[in-house]
Amino acid sequence: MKTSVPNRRTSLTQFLVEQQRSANAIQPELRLLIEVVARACKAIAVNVGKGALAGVLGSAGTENVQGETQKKLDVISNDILMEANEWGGHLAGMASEEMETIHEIPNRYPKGEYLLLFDPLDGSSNIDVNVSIGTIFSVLKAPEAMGEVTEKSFLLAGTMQVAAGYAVYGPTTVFVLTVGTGVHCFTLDREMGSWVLTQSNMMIPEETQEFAINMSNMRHWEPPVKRYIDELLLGKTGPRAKDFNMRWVASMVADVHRILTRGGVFLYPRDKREPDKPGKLRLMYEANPMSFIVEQAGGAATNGRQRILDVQPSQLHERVSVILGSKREVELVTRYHTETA
Ligand code: P6P
Repeated sequence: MKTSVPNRRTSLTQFLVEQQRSANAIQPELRLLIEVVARACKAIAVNVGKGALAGVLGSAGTENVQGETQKKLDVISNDILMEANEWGGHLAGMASEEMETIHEIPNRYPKGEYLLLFDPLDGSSNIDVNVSIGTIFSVLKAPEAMGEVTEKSFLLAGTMQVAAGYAVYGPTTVFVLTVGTGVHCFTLDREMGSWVLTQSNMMIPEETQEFAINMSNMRHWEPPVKRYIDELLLGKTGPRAKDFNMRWVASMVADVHRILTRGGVFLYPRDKREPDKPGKLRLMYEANPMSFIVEQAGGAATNGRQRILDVQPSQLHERVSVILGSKREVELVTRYHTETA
């Protein structure tokens, strides 16, 4: 019998139950973890949405481990994710861009087998100017027979992720997720307060005419990046024989979501401003989750020289060069790097 519910919609909960039951893609505790993170993203969305009305804009007057000034919403978002996740019994530990050391689960709570890493509010420079920002998260399984959780427990390559996702707090609020069975997008029904599946198996076109990079850094780039961007700028008159368009939101979540939606290539390469740093973006809770998502959507992600997911981390907050998106473009930029090498 047909249900009377108009345009039957799939909730995040139903999707996850189906992933657990039919696809056998996830365990019950991972399902719980994802639901808790998704619920925390709803709470962050509410705080982001209040903005000046709740006095949550502007600086918190503190610095994070990266030496960056923390915004009030950075701290609020980090606290929301920490408080939501520490009591459920699904985690062995947490790590955040906003915290220098890992967060161990307090002894008063049971511990689980998963490690959660996150950038609680990515794109903070856009908070006060009302441009889309978001949350990025990555889930690893804690190493077997690990004993006490230490920073070393988290230093696993991106290929070891069991789930990754992000939320974008924009004109609509979306939650994009992969558990290794494709990439799926949920839109927040703000009246019901529920995540509704709005796109399954998102795929990134292999070809594109759109690139994303902060052009103001051009004089600092390495030759392969300069060569690649110069060719795009020549458009029809150059070796690419077609014109390209440029976008740069300065919120990775927004740029990556656009690429997932209509293709494109995103670059944040290492440059000469800080030659001792391999890039600006962080491997464990920005590049790895986004690379897992991009690859699951048929795209590619490298640091110019190797697949990002293969990078073996040596520090929790280490940085990495990021080139990700439409496969053909990522392959070309990477080839230019290997040719130069
Ligand atoms: P820039 C935001 O601070 C972020 O970490 C990413 O979300 C974004 O892609 C990048 O930095 C923007 O950096 O140097 O253009 O401000």
